Amino acid sequence: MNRAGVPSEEFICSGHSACPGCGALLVLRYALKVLGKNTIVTSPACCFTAVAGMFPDTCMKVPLLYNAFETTAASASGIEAALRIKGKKEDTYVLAFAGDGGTADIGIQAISGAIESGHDIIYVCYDNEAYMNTGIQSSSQTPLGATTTTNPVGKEDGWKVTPKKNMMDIVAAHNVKYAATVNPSYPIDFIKKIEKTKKVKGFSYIHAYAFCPTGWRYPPELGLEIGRLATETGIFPLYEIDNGKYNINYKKKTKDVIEYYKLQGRFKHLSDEFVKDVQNYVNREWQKLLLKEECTNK
Ligand SMILES: Cc1ncc(C[n+]2csc(CCOP(=O)(O)OP(=O)(O)O)c2C)c(N)n1
Ligand code: SF4
Repeated sequence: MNRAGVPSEEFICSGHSACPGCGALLVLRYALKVLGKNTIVTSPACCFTAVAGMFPDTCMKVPLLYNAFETTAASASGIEAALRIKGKKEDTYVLAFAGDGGTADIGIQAISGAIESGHDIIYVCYDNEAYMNTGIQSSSQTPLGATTTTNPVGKEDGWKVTPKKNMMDIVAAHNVKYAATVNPSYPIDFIKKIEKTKKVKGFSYIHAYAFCPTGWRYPPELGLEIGRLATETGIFPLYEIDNGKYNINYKKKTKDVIEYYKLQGRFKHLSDEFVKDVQNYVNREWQKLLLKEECTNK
């Protein structure tokens, strides 16, 4: 454990080929630091398996089952059931690790089934807000106004004009046991939440912010700052849903979305008017979140 309270043991080796400053790799690194060596990871086609875990090589010191794109939660359910039958579930964590495309788009029905069936899985969606390893195509997690290769600038409505699908609301509607958002720019909060998932008997869902210099077009050294701005602007609030109760973990929403947008090439083309609309949207979502916290804690 270092002085900041982050476990010092590493389960990611050097020699992976993630881009410098990759947030997704940091998400996995922190998650494994907390879960430890008795963890089995399953992951689909995505940046992570492309750069860090592609069969037969892996940069992790724990086992990896490489699954088909839409099957992460189903594969994790199978691993969990097998461990249970063998009497080994008590001392092993099953970590399902997938990108936003593999989670919120193609993999969503497997998640729905796994929550409903009560599988004891820790599901981490690392959200880099596009299909990155296949060339930065838009996903349902691509934020308002962002350009991607499928939403290029130049056309009428040539950028993302629908807000992100809210995965936390979707898992909450399944009465998931525990769900939380995490951001690698806030490592202590991150670690506390993964610690909590270890005690949950059933499905835990973690929606992890994963900054991506390549897809978002900013210099790699700005990742942690961009991550902090995402939370300080309310664009990526930190909160948890613990057996139905909402708890906001960071309430200092002090900055305007322009502070976050102006650092990234994917937002460079936007008009002041569009950014104002985004600001109004973020403010409304923040108010809704405050109300959910108030109502569920009465
Ligand atoms: C059924 C199926 N459809 C499409 C693909 C091609 N494919 C592989 S990875 C990927 C994108 C993954 O995006 P995401 O889950 O967001 O992860 P990221 O690449 O951003 O890490 C796609 C479309 C596939 N492997 N299988
Ligand atoms: S494209 Fe983005 S998510 Fe993929 S390895 Fe590079 S920085 Fe990481």
